[in-house]
Amino acid sequence: MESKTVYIKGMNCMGCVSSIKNVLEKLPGVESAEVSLEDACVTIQYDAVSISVDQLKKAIDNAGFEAII
Ligand SMILES: [Cu+2]
Repeated sequence: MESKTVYIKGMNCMGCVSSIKNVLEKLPGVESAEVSLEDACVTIQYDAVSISVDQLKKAIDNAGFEAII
């Protein structure tokens, strides 16, 4: 299991936090996603065999935010 912290632009409330968490945790290969509104980042535990950092970034971007890797 890999761990990656990704900075996110565009989060401004707890609604943003839960939508990012839900989007990421639905992806196959993602074990957990802990989002911090205060630090504007998410720490993702994932299986690098099933999903790439690029796919994680795309999922965040498609949810209407901007992931900075
Ligand atoms: Cu929000």
